[in-house]
Amino acid sequence: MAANANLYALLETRFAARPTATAFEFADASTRSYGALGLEVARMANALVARGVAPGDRVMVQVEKSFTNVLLYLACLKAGAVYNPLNTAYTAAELEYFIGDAKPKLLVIDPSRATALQPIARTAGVAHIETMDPAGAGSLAAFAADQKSSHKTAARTLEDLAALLYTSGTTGRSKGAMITHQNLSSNALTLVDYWGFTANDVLLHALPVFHVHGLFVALNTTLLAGGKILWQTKFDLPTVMKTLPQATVMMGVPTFYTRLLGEPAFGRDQCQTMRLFIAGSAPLLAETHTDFEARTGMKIVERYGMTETGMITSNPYHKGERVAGTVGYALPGVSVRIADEAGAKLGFGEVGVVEVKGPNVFKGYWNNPEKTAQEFRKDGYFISGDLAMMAADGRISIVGRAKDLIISGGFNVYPKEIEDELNALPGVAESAVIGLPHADFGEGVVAVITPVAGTKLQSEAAIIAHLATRLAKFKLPKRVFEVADLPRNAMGKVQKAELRSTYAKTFAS
Ligand code: MLC
Ligand code: AMP
Repeated sequence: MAANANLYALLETRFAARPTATAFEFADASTRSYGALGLEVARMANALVARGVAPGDRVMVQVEKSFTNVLLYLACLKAGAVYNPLNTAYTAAELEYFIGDAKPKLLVIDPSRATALQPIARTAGVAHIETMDPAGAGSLAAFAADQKSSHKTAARTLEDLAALLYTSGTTGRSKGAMITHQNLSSNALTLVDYWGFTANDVLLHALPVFHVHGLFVALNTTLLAGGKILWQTKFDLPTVMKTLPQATVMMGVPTFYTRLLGEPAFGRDQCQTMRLFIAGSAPLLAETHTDFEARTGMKIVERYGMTETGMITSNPYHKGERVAGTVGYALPGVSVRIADEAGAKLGFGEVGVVEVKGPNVFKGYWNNPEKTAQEFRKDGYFISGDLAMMAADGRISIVGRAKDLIISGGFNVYPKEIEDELNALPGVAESAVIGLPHADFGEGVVAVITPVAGTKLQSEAAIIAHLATRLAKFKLPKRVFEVADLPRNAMGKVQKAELRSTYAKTFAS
């Protein structure tokens, strides 16, 4: 019989090898050993089963970052369920769509939202709603506490789903990326090896756990290696400064690094025990890389990835140069080519779209075979939508995006979604949403709108306030400019590049 391909089956063999080692350390200095972690995950898995969650069922989770939520993630793996986390910034309107699309068996939600979501959940056929507050307490934790601490890990194949992660798209609504046990385990095993993770590692964890970076890249690698996780509920600069001297590794979006550099007291003192700083999810400016090295003596390892693919490339850890402004080489086992619009491979130094194939690449979009077919080539390569070039030695530099996407502080914002909301406002004829250079977030969201002839538009503040009832806060335009007409080319297409140039200095400090 084939071995169980469940990622948790792999993790629990590692947990069993070091039961007394510390897996998590919290802000109040309390800890959880690997042995205790395994027992709590088993209780949570039994709670899921008792709530009728069967292998393959989705468990949708929109809660603040807590250790109980990590237990829930691991318990979903263990029980064979599909973990479906959502950004806590999503509004009720956004949630309604996700619930209807994923049709979860169980919805785990902050208590403040439970009542409002009940009718929506009932209509979508959700069997149970459980609560989890920012401290991790609530109906789910209480129910799990009464369960047995042994649970047989569900048998899963490589192709079975482990998680469903929504990513927005250029054409409108979000799509659920179906991520398998093989996707997660292959990527985690590769990264442990590539980045030299061991049981001696201590990871400072300040990222959210509803996206790939904080959830899979940070947690799976450290837990597989048997290291310790210094658990922080969010990126708070003073706390990070205080905790860094106990850590060996930190993973962050570029905003983490620019904020550290903005702190005059940050330098070599905080980095005595550090062996590795990793950046990703958005471009790390070459200037940030070099300033960081000048300040700390350490070169950040920039890597590149996506929800649909996990990690694709990384600058070297062991051997070779970490070059500012590049994302390094394809990870072992991952095939990357730079292709033209038809999918033909381009030569070294030519700019094209990154295409990816390997055990890390997701299974397709949930309930959306048409979209899945559009995003894959016939030979199995996934089309990333990122523009890049490859040097003769295989080193890759991301140079832009073929997709209309803004990345703000590591969160993706698709202009089309914001433009649709703006266009629905009374008096708005049309709109264009662009990303502009922003010192803190990398890119800041800005909207340019035109009024219907003869109409007076609402104030900028009123427009933003209205959008806030519909869209997650990180998607909101930080500025809204009114113009008579949007610039267009001969084909009638709005010239976003021209708008970006006109408003380039919007966030200049
Ligand atoms: C918060 N705000 C943002 C924002 N984050 N606005 C734009 N972009 C963002 N990223 C807004 C809030 O709504 C709030 O608005 C104000 O800023 C302050 O909120 P906050 O919660 O105090 O912000 P802060 O804690 O400073 O958060 C900033 C941040 C956070 C950079 C620490 O956004 C973050 O942790 N980002 C990480 C994102 C991430 O994990 N990405 C990985 C995706 S996976 P107001 O109006 O209330 O003041 C992926 C694949 C891969 O991309 O390769 O990894
Ligand atoms: P997401 O859909 O949230 O997983 O975001 C994935 C996108 O983030 C990629 O398609 C890239 O556009 C971007 N990205 C991730 N890492 C990097 C990086 N190191 N440099 C530039 N862009 C990146």
